[in-house]
Amino acid sequence: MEEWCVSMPKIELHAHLNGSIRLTTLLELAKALTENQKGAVNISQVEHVIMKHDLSLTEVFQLFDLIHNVITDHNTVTRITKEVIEDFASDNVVYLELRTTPKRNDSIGMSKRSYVDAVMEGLRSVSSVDVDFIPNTQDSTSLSNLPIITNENSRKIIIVRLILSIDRRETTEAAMETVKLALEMRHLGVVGIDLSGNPKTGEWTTYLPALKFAREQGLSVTLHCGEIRNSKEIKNMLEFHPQRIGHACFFEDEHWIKLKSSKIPVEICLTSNIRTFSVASIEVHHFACLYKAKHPLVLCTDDTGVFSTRLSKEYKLAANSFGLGRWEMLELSRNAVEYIFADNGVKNDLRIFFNSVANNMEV
Ligand code: 6MZ
Repeated sequence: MEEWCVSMPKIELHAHLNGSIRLTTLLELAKALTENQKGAVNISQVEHVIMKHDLSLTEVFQLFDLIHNVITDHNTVTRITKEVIEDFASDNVVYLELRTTPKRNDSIGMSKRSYVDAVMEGLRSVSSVDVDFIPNTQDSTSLSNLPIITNENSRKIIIVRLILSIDRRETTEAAMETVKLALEMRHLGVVGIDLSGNPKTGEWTTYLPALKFAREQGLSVTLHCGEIRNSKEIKNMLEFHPQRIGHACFFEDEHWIKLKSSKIPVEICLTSNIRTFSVASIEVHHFACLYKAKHPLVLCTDDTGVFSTRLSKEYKLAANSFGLGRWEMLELSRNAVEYIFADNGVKNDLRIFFNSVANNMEV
């Protein structure tokens, strides 16, 4: 089962770039900080937090602040992006929507644009696998070059698209800047906008003008929804009808009814939800109920570094906890093709690709 979870092709739609940092890289970067830079970071604290198994949601956001203090320049952003892509590809993720919050840091001459350029540079610098990240005018991806299915000897291909995140600490203007940047960078593979950040911070309505503008301009929108108990926000978010939502942990009956009738796909992050105590245990996770109801779902990692997970581990956890077999897992992965934000050319190539994998499996 474990082998199948790794080898089957997978789709990842909810992965935060900096939360997916390799822990070895994080420690290395923290240790390499100059005395000046160290002011903001206490190394022993870094080690302690990284090694801690269960982190409350509050501690997780403290860890993000720490990670952001360590990632101080464009080169580091590029390096982390490269490593994250390599890690997803080695786990046989064939399509990845990577999300990140564009950051401005005047002291080092970093603008939101130059931050995303550094991410792009990371995509370009991967050499161990083929990375397809620029939308193709011919409506096809490098996947269409694959004869049938990948085998151990064929070179790996990963399609990557970017989602730009708005952090709940930002202002309306800063959010609008991110949306404009996403529009400017569409031809470079930016496909959507995400609202994330500490759910205990800010009001999501602050970002409504930017989110509505994104939608009007044809960008897809995904919202972190129901990571904490906030009935009114959940209701209003569902009424906004984003293309997808993430988490959906603290839903009440009226929210489930609304969600199910809306058919909004849910990005499910099992390990993240359990480790942050957003869901009491895997046995009571809402995955089971949504899966049974055939609601659109996709298994995701959230933050592979912070939660020490991989997408194959999430599939294995789902398989062990909810009794899914190899075929059900492949179907789960294949269904996710329908919820991606990339264009129809990519969707078609992925459909063909997954069909060939499924046909091969039946033989
Ligand atoms: C909400 C999260 C998150 O954008 O710097 N982020 N927001 N809930 C979560 N669940 C635990 N996990 C990550 O990646 C890190 C940022 O992603 C968001 C937070 O804003 C975090 O600072 P980037 O690449």
